[in-house]
Amino acid sequence: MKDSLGVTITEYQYDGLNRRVIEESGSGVNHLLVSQGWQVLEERADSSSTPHTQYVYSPVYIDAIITITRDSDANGSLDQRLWVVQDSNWNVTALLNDSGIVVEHTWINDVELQGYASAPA
Ligand SMILES: [Ca+2]
Repeated sequence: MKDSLGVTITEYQYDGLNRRVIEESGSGVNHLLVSQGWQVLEERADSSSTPHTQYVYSPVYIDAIITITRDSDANGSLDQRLWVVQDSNWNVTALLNDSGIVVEHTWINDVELQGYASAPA
C-alpha cells in the first residue's frame, strides 16, 4: 500500500492460500494467525511469542466477531476484553467493555477486518 506520493506505507505478505499473514509498516511487523475459514484469530508483533490481540467468532457467521481481547498497555499480557457490536452487514459499529459501556464507537468496514485474510485488491 502506497501513499499519495507513491511511498510504501504498508507491505503485506500472504501464505500459500493467499491469506494475509504479515503486515509491515513503519510501526513494525504484525503476524496474523488465520483460520481455515479466513478468520483472523490472533495477532503478534514481530517475533513476540505472545499475542497482542485475539478474536473470538460466533458460529452464526464467518464475520460474526464476539470479542476482541487485546494488550492495551503493551506489557505482554492481554488485559482488555471488548464486546463487538456489528450491523446487519457485519460491519463493526462499536466496541463495549465488560460493563456494556461503549469504549470505541468506530466504523471498521468489513474490507478492513476481512482484509487481514483477503486477497490483495
Ligand atoms: Ca496488558
